[in-house]
Amino acid sequence: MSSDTTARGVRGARASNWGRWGTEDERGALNLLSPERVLAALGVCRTGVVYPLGLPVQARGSGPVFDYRGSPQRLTLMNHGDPGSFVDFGAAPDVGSNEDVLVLASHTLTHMDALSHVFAEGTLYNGFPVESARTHTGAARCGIDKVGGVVGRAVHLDLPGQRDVRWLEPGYVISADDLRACAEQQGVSIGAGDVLLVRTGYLDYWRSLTDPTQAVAQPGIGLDAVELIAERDVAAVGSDNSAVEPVPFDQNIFLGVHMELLINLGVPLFEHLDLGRLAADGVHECLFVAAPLNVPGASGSPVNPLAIA
Ligand code: UVW
Repeated sequence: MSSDTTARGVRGARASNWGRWGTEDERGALNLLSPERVLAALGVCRTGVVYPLGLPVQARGSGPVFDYRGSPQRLTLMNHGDPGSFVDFGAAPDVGSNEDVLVLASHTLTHMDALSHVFAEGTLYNGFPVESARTHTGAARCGIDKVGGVVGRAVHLDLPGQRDVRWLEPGYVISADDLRACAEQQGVSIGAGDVLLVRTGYLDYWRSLTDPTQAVAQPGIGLDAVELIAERDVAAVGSDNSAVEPVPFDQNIFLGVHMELLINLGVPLFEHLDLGRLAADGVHECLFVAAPLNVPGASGSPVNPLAIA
């Protein structure tokens, strides 16, 4: 961590990376993913099995969607119902194409939160003013376009697997000790520059309900887990729940873990990761590869990360 770990940040930051990679830095803890670390991460692959972690992008049935974001839509733009669409381009009338329009909120289903996603006390990560994000142009600072790619060693902590339950109780606050105990039992250690994947089982719980709109409370990592994440110098955090953190929020601080990770530490988040297959196969260490859409100024992006065991 930075030697100056507490002086800057919002809400009395538990730890801070402001200034650590320079006053103009917009990538935060992703700076930890150096070429050397990426090469080292390639070495953790053992089986070559590829696990896509993204949920299906569809209107219903994939995972929880907040009302204000609306359901994602795949709308047909062109198909065989438009014969001869390309005759002006010299195509035979029986040759055409199937094409779609995708309509979805940037923070729906499986997605990545950019460091510009959450603000408090008038600032984003590294002290960039909240006014740097405008309605029309988006985030001039810390947008998802600043991410590039995320490639690193992932540590996957399967908490329900460790406890031999299908999911953690809705609302359960995962502590640093919980993470340590799970890592020990699953034979992995969380190291500098790792992508930390925390499985809570929430998606399985959501799928088990006849009325998933009732699945409001969610398990997730609490504020003291943030201290472990800072201490171990984690590059990014992902989980299978909606917000990485629990709902209701730990200590009733609205988006408290978001504020600590995104604003103070510059650690980006991956949400609604489908970690079930990794858990079923007992994969606790793997290569993690993700790239958000390169949308200048966006606060987040749908992703379909890959875990390679
Ligand atoms: C909020 O929690 C507001 O957004 P996200 O789920 O994208 O982190």
